[in-house]
Amino acid sequence: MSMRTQVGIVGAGPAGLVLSQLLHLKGIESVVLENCSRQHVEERVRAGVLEQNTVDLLNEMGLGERMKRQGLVHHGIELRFGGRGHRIDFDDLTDGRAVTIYAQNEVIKDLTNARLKTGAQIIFEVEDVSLHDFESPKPNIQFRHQANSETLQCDFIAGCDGFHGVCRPAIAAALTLYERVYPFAWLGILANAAPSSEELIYCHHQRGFALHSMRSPQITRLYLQCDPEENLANWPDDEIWTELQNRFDTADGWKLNRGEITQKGITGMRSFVAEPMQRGRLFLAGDAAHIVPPTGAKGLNLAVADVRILTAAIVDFYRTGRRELLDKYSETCLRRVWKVQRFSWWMTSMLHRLPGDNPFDQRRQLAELDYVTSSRAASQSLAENYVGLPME
Ligand code: RFL
Ligand code: PHB
Repeated sequence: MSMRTQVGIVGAGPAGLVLSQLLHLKGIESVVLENCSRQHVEERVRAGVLEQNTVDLLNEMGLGERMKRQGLVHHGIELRFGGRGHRIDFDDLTDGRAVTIYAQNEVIKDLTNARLKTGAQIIFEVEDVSLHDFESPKPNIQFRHQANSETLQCDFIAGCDGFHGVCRPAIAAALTLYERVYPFAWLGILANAAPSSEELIYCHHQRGFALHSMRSPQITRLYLQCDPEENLANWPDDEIWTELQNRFDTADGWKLNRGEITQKGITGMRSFVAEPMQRGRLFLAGDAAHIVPPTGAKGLNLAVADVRILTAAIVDFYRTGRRELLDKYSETCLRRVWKVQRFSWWMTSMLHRLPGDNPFDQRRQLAELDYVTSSRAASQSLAENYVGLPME
């Protein structure tokens, strides 16, 4: 069986779905191929922080209705170290920009509903996806669906299939890879407990980093720095709560609200960039091309930034026949990607307990945190990166 569309998109994560919807708003057709089920994609617990650019875009796309009702707008974050909290005030430091706490899987539900409402094709549970002829003007994607072999003919392929997808490996020989794997991970939990603070808390502690985040006024999301090889079985619920409380302790007796833990997971940490993010008519976007450690809350936002750039380039091609923006896609994206890599690496290395427990590193981290929270210039640098650098 053979089908045709203008843009064949592999992956129904934030990158693939935002791209598909943006193209649709410009009158360009796409088909999205996803190897998981719709339910799995909509329930996967992941990111939580949307930067101002992402929120503005979702609103402009007409997708902001539920986000406006259920999202939590945050005008600052707390950095906690030495047993004391220090607030970074985004309102003051970024001229009123903010972030919104709205779970990635909720964004995915809103996008999927919007796409399907327009009659768009998102084909879930595809298997054996392979890319062909993308160095010619007539690329195609082959896959199996419900035991049928299918071919999707298209003008362009967007590789939005995340870090473990098939699109980046399809051009592996042409790529230069930059990578740093960190010697620590995050143990994350979701709990039926009211957040213990109105804002996110990034906590530096001798025992390791901890993060207090949330999903709603009833649900807390918490993370603990742990060993990448850590076995979840070694972490009964009580021990997680005790360890979190120890790390978040303050001199004035701050108490963490507890509740039933409904989800637990361990996430490895890496910085990764594949360059260039394109080959012929194949364009990589989001985690397929780059990974940031989650400390800066940037992965989803960077995926969205990529597909905005890709949409502008594809729209320009169909309107004018020119390839300039397409040819510059990778270069344009990478300018932002590397700034976000720098920020995410910096937040990570400032806040985590580093291997070897070198006392020099600990004192240096505390001095850096002291500087960041006491110098307006340094706080402003953190704030403008956290709420999101302006789109070029
Ligand atoms: P995704 O979301 O991984 O989507 C890729 C999709 O492609 C599908 N796929 C395939 N489909 C067809 N054929 C194949 N062969 C395929 N292989 C894979 C997958 O099933 C999937 O549906 O990539 P995308 O769209 O680039 O989006 C990236 C973001 O999901 C990611 O960067 C963020 O989740 C990272 N992240 C965070 N980002 C933020 O901006 N703010 C945060 O607060 C934040 N917190 C986080 C995070 C990631 C975390 N984990 C679990 C890695 C917190 C955590 C714990
Ligand atoms: C989250 O709420 O999942 C979250 C928040 C901030 C981060 C990473 C993850 O930096």
